Amino acid sequence: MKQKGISAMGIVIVIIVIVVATGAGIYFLVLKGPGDFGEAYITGLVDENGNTIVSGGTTDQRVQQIKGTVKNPQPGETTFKGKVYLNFNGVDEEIPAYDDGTHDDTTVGDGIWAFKETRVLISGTNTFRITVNDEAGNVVAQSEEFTVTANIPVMDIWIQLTWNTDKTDVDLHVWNPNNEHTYFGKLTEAAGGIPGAQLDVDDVNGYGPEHFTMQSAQAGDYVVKVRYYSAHGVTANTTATVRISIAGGAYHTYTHTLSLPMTLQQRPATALLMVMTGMSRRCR
Ligand SMILES: [Ca+2]
Ligand SMILES: [Ca+2]
Repeated sequence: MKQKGISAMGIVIVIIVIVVATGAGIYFLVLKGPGDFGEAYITGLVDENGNTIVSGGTTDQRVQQIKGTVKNPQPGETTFKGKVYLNFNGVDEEIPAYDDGTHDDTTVGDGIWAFKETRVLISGTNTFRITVNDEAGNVVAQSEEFTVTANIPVMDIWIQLTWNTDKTDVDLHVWNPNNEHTYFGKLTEAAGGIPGAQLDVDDVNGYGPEHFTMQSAQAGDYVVKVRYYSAHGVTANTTATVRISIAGGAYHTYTHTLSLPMTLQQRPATALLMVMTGMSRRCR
C-alpha cells in the first residue's frame, strides 16, 4: 500500500450524508445501445477463487474481475486511439486497455487490447457492456450485454467511487454514526475501520473503482467524502463520481470536479455536495 503521512490526511472535497433507510425497490437503468458489433468482447467474470462465469451465469461471490478485449480503432498504432467504456449496471465508466502483455493481454503489440477490471456486484441481476469510441467520439464497437445473477445478500450500504483520469489517486472515506472511519488506512473492521464494513481496494493510479460495502448497517447518518490524494503529474481536472445504493435500492449518483490544487490542501474541505435523508435529498 502507498505511504500516506498524517500531515496529508483529511483533505476532502465532497461530502455526502446519507441516512440508512430500507424498503426501496431495486431497479436498473440499462442503456440501450446498438449492441454486438465491431471488436469488443467480454470474455467472462473471474471471482476471487478463480472461478470463471459466462454471460447468463450465477455466482455467490461479490468481488469479480471482468475481462475481455477490444481492438484499437486505428490499427497499427501503439497507443489506443479512442476510449473504452465499461457500462456496469447502467452507468458508463471509462476504463484503460492494454496491448503490452499486462492485464491478461496475450500478445504485445498485436492491436488486440485487453482490459481487466474489478467490480463489486450487487444482489440480483448485474449487467455489463463494453463500448469503444474513436477519437472523434463515434461508437465503433460494442459488445453484447453480459449478465450475471449474484446470489448474495443485499447490502445496506453500497458505495462506488470512480474518476476519469489515468494515473491519479482519489480516495473514498466513510464515517458511521459513531464517527468510526473506513478509508485506505483502515480498509476493514480488523484494520480499525467501521465494524461490519469494508473498502475493497485503494486504487492509486487511475479511474478506480473503490467500493465500500456494509451488509448490516445501524441506522443514522453516514458521511461519505472524496479526497483528491495525488495527481501524479496529471494537471487536468478530475471528475469523481460516487454512486450509492441503500438497501439494494436505486442508485444515487454524485459528481464533483477535483482540481490539481486540491491535492495540496492540508485541511479538510467543508463543501457539502449532497445530504440524503431517507429518500428525500437536497443539494448544497
Ligand atoms: Ca495484445
Ligand atoms: Ca485511492
